Amino acid sequence: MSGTDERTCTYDPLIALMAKFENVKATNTSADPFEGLGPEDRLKKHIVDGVKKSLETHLEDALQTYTPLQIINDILLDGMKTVGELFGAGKMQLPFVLQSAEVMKAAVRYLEPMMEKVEGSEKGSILLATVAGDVHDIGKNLVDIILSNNGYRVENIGIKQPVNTILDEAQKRKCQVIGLSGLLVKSTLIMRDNLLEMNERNLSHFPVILGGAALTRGYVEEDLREIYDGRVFYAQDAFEGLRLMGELCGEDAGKAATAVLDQAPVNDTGREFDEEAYTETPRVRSHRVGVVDPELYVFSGVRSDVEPVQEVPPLPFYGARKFTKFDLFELYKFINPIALFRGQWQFRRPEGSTNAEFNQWLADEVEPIFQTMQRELATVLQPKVKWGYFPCASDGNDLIIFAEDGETERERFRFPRQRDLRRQCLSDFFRPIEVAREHGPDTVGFHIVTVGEEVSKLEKELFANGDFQQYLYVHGMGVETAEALAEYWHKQIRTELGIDDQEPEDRRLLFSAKYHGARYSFGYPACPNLEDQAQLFRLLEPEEIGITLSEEFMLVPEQSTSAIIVHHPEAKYFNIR
Ligand code: B1M
Repeated sequence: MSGTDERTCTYDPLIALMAKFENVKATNTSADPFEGLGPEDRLKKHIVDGVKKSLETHLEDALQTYTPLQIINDILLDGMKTVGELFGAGKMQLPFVLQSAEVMKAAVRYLEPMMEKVEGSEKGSILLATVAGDVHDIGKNLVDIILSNNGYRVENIGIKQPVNTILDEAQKRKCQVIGLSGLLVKSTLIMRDNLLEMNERNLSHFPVILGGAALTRGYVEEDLREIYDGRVFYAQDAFEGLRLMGELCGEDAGKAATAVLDQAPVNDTGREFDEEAYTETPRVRSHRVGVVDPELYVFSGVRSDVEPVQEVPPLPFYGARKFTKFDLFELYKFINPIALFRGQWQFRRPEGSTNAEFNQWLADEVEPIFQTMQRELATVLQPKVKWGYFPCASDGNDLIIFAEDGETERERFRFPRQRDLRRQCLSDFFRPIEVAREHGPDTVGFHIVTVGEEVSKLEKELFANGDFQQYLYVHGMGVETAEALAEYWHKQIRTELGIDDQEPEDRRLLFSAKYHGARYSFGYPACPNLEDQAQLFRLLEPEEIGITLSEEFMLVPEQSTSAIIVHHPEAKYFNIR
């Protein structure tokens, strides 16, 4: 590759990587990459390579021969189809797909004023919403980007949408399909209720696509299909959503109907919840996951074999404090690059390349993006922490938090207990109440961290402006800086508690919790009740640093996370089943 200017406009690191693996010489991009191509191929190249430079000139050239609608439907969408195929074949990474979508959007924006609204020019239409009580936006928005830039009309009505609004809007906006998104365990139940409501209101002619982390294919395509009078599908990602839309609205419209009959449910591996956590419903075995049997909260007298520690770390101080003066660049060092590059930005190892080659490519091509983002977000990310220490004792499955006198009950948490294995329960890591009465209480820590509201505002702007690649990058940085802050502050807490005897030399080991004690976030398996956030709020009063709790026990701003900090050396993550 030559010429840095060229590189910023037309260089696609992935294509370079693929070229390397396929033993093909990279082309000389210092020449005009569009030279010798006809108007159709030029536009397709803009889309596939994600290049905006000269787009308008090339659109004008094409307008000499084609109508704006022909350009969109026959040329640009064909380019997007190639993008989808490259992605599907593992030959294109998500950030570059988004770059192509940006070009598509820019082209459509340019052509739109020249077009009469032609009824039926869209490939199909979908009402997209995140369900009531759920604030997760990015997954749904990625689906929006992929569908709308592949010719579908997407009516994205946002997060926390009650079923009435969803159904009213779907009818009012004349959508063919309803797409529901949600990441919370509770959202899987809300989706179920929404489907029942659709039956009730005779609206089951709407096919429904469901997506989000807490769902499994089994739950959607067995359990929910059983209860919904219409057709319902699971989409693991935006591209499965695109394929389904093709089958539901396009030439393949018949396929989705038969798919209902044909598709054997497959296990959704890689999801964080355990399919074994089944609950029985009267009609069908439920594949719903992550919902803890209420029975497991009741202390049955059989405790785990976890022995409380003899010497309890003294309280560093009683109650809650705040800290806001962070060196952001110090915090960035606690970002888990794997979670950011592979998880949030979704860079995948191309088939045929080794891990070592891929890591080298990440270091060469993605690390610089990371460095740039760190600088660009230096004033946007605003880390703040509230944390505190309290005397406590366990009482069966309960954890009692005392007032400063170490005796008066202030709060009481109740945690579920494993049905089998070690029969662990989070409370077992703390001194039982009888021992506490005789020898004094145990110590527990809590923290809540945020990177503030500004990053969410910036994300909204980027999405609205069609800067899709930046949107993904900024969102990923927000998420992983919040996580890094939690990791960083947990380390601080270990120091204050004097349990920093097992700090790993290699910071990367922090990400696999290789240290003394553990932090458990409410909503995760050992303490699954999101409602417990209300108690944590009473203890820490994080409103002081601008964090509030929504009615649905979600933290606002979005990029915030909380945890209970356990000092016991045996405290590790465990699942409840
Ligand atoms: Co948290 N979090 N988190 N979190 N977080 C989840 C959602 C959780 C499932 C993790 C777990 O338990 N294993 C869990 C919820 C479980 C529950 O309900 N009890 C959870 C929890 C508990 C929490 C906190 C409450 C923890 C705490 O602090 N006590 C807290 C709450 C935050 C808040 O209230 N504001 C919290 C905090 C955080 C971070 C800030 C650290 C961070 C960012 C959160 C954010 O973005 N708002 C975070 C993260 C990163 C996650 C996980 C690990 C990843 C989410 C993500 O970014 N996904 C998540 C677990 C997981 O998903 N595996 C988890 C990437 C995103 C692009 O994917 O939205 O799934 P997704 O969309 C995909 C597909 O699902 C599909 O296509 C999309 C694109 O390919 N799809 C559709 C989605 N919708 C579709 C609709 C369609 C089709 C396809 O229709 C057509």
